[in-house]
Amino acid sequence: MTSIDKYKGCFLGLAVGDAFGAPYEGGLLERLLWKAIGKTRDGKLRYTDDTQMAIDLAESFLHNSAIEQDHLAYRFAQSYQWSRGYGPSTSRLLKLIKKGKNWRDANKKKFKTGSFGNGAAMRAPILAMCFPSNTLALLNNVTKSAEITHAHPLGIEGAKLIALATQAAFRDLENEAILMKLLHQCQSRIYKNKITFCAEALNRSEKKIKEIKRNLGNGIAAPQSCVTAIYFSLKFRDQKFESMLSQIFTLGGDVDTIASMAGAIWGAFNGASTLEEKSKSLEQSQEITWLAKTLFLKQHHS
Ligand code: 8NA
Ligand code: MG
Ligand code: MG
Ligand code: MG
Repeated sequence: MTSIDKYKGCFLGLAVGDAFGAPYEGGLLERLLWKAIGKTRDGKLRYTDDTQMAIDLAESFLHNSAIEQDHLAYRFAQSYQWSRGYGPSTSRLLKLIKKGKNWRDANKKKFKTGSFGNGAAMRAPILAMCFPSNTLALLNNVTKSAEITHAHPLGIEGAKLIALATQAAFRDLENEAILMKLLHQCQSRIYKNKITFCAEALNRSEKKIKEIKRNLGNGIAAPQSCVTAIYFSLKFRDQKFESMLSQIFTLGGDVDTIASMAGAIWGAFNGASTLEEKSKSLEQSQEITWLAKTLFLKQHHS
């Protein structure tokens, strides 16, 4: 059964995974840059684009009691700061919106087919908190949120899988039932194959991290990272958050985002208690906890 504690766990898991994963992301240059800008003046760990866009989504939903695309696009653009490490084309898009361009026109400039980066998936756990009981509404609103920045079918599909996995974690479904649900949702062969590999990897004995990386991916494209995050969250659901993180750190590539998505699902299973201690070193952790609590009360008031 879902609870305030699970909501807090989900949001804190997303932010803690992101902030603790950020120093391990990308190549040498990115890591050196993050060393220089990865802390606030008062020594707290900074989060990246993943958490910022999740906060924007939560705040926009609480303001409108719905996903209003124009409001959400404006919100993303207002919060944009280069130093949060946004994906390259998302940066360009948000700067255009900030200058007053309509998000639909700006988005077409990004990629004609829409982006398949993992940017819509990394905020999808928040939608599972906004639409906890109605799966159709959840999926429709995942699409609405994704269309602003990641309209490519593979970007949207990855976001749907992360949202559904989070919803299932709130409900404490068994891994097998979760993977069946995800498989049922898959439209494309690439995700189908990856979910199938994930099920096999979870059932068989220990898989080497290299094998996970080769089969599921560790990149910034949604098909190269969403199922990877789902795999880790299901594998470690009954183990320590730190054990999951330390495995994800060794993956390389888009570590912050994989840790963020896996962290959100892990937190939706396990709640906030072990994450609260870790989140003390994180910027804005009280605001994040407040947002999670407010989302819960809004959806479960009666
Ligand atoms: P995005 O929308 O810019 O997409 C990421 C990248 O995927 C693009 O820059 C393209 O290279 C490629 N791509 C996406 N769609 C298409 C397409 N239709 N055709 C051709 N190429 C395409 O970024 P995002 O908002 O999805 O964010 C992705 C990641 O970037 C996040 O994980 C975020 O944390 C950030 N980031 C990652 C790294 C890294 O892994 N080294 C470094 C800095 C920032
Ligand atoms: Mg990031
Ligand atoms: Mg604020
Ligand atoms: Mg990332």
